[in-house]
Amino acid sequence: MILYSFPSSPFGCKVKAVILACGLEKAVEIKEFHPWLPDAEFRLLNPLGKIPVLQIEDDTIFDSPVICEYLMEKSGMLEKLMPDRIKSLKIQALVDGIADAAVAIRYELFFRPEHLRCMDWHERQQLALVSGLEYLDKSNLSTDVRFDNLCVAMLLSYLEIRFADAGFENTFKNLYEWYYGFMKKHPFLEASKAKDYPIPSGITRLEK
Ligand SMILES: N[C@@H](CCC(=O)N[C@@H](CS)C(=O)NCC(=O)O)C(=O)O
Repeated sequence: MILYSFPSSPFGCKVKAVILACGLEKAVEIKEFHPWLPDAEFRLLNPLGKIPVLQIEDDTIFDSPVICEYLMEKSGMLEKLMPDRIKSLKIQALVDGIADAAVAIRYELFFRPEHLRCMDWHERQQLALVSGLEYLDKSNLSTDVRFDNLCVAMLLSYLEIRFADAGFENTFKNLYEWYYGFMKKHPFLEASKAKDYPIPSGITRLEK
């Protein structure tokens, strides 16, 4: 199997954490690919042009929730990692929504020149991001290797690199205390954390 991802992608990190938790690291080759590079071939794998994508023998699988479920099922780890399926899926939905808002903010700031930015839109994304973190801060998360915990930990690893100045660790103290403890307890997950990686050249900015 081949996973197309990018080192800073929160969705890709979630899948990488699942690969590690399922012991599938030898079965999945990781190809780092930036989704904003013009590449018609990549759209054949995912018509949406988004990462992560998992290429299996006779098909491609997207998006990240479907890939995670496929990998957990394939490795026989689904029930162990999702002991309470609805709770896990709900936390994943929340985490993915926070990641969508965070990535939208990042794209707005990185890809668009200042005069084309929309502050109302930015504030709406910021509200989703902060409200989502507030919800997680009040959640009683366990420290077991479970799918919902992997989702939360990998989201926070993304925020650490892309929102380093936001001071979230001071605002959401319970959540970050949980995160540091969780990562300390399960150091094998360090490998799947988001990495600040140079954006390749050749990406078109949103200037029109
Ligand atoms: N719902 C998707 C979201 C994936 C996503 O938004 N990926 C971003 C990178 S972090 C991407 O590929 N963006 C390219 C684009 O928006 O065109 C998933 O869970 O896989």
